[in-house]
Amino acid sequence: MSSEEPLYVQLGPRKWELGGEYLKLLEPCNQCLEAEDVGLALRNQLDDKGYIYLKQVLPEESVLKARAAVLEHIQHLNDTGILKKPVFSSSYVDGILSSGCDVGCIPFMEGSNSITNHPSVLNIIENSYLYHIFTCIFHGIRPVTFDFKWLRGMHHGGNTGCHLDRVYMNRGSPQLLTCWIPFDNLTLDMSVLAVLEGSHRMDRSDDNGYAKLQNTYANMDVDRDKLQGTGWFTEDPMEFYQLNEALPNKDQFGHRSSHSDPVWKTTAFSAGDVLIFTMRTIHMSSVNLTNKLRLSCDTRWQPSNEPADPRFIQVEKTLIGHAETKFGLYAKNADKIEDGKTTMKQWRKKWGFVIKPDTEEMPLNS
Ligand SMILES: O=C(O)CCC(=O)C(=O)O
Repeated sequence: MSSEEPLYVQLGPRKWELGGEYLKLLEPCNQCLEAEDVGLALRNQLDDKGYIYLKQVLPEESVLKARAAVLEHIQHLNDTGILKKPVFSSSYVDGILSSGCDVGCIPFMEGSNSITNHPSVLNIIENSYLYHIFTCIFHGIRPVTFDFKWLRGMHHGGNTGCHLDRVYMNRGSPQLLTCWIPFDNLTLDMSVLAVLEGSHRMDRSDDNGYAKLQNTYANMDVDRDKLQGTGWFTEDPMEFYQLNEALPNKDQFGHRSSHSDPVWKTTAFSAGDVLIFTMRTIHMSSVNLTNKLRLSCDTRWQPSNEPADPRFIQVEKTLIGHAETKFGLYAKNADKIEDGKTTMKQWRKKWGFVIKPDTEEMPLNS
C-alpha cells in the first residue's frame, strides 16, 4: 500500500480517516526522556494532553515472550477441556482465531491469577523501566502498581467503548494512572487504543460539555451506583464532538473553535510501546477487524504513600475487583436489567445528556 493512500480506523460505528477531520495521529513524546527534568516534562505532557505515549521503551523481544506465554496459556485451557470451544484456528503460536470465536470464547484473564503472574508477563507489566518512569512522574516517590491486572484478549469484531477509568477505580489516590501495554505489534485494524486528547482537563467553564462530563459521569462509581452494563459513556466517539452543540461559537460540526477542544488520536503500536493516561482521559479501542487475537494489558500505578483503592490491591489478602459483577466488554450483551440496578442511559438522562429517542428507559428514582 502506498503511503499516499488514506488509512481508516473503525472506532465503534465510525470509520474515520487517520489524519482527517475527526481523527489525528497520536505522537510519541520520547523527547521528554531527554529533558533535564524528565519528571517535569512527563507531568507537563500529562497535564496538557491527558496522556504520555512512549514509543519502544520496553524490549520488543520480552513483550513478544509475554504474548507467547498468554497464547500458550489459552491453548492449555483448550487442551485440558477447561475451555470447550477452540480459540485458535491452527497453531496457537500465531494467535489466529477460529471462526466464530467471540467474546465468550476467549477466557476472562483480568485479576491476579496464574497468567497475570506468569514470569514472562510480570517481566513486562511490572518492568523496572516502568517503576523508573512512574517514580519520575510521581516526584521521586516510589510507585505502587495494583496487583489486579487487566489482561485482555480482543476478539474479531470486538472493541472497547468510550469511557474514562475513574468510574471503575476512584477510591484511592487521585494521582492514579493507567498504563496500557500492547503485547504485539498492532496495525490500525487490530484494535488499537484511541485517546480523546484534552478531554481530561478541568479548566473549562461550567457550561462546557466536557466540564459537565467531568462533573457528572467522571464522578460515578460503578459499584456504588449499582451500574449494570459496561460503564462506557457511549460507543460512538462522535458524541464528544457534539457535546457543545448548544454553545455559542461552535462550528458546523458542533465544535467550539478553540485549540483546546479535545481531539481523538490514535496510531499503530509497536511491541515495546506504553501509553500512560489519567483517570479522567476519555479513551476507547478500535474494532479488531483482523482474525488475530489482540492482546494487551492495562496496569494501574500511583505513589506508594497514598491510599489505594482496596478493590485492586492486596490488603489483608483480599482482592476482589468488582466482585461478581463484570463491566466493560464482558457486560456488553447483558439484556435484562436486574432489580435494583441502574443503567448508563438512565444516568445520562439524569445528568442531562442527549438520549436518542429509541434508547429511552425508565428514569432513575434517586
Ligand atoms: O484495551 C482496550 O480495549 C481498552 C483498554 C482500556 O480501556 C484501558 O486501558 O483503560
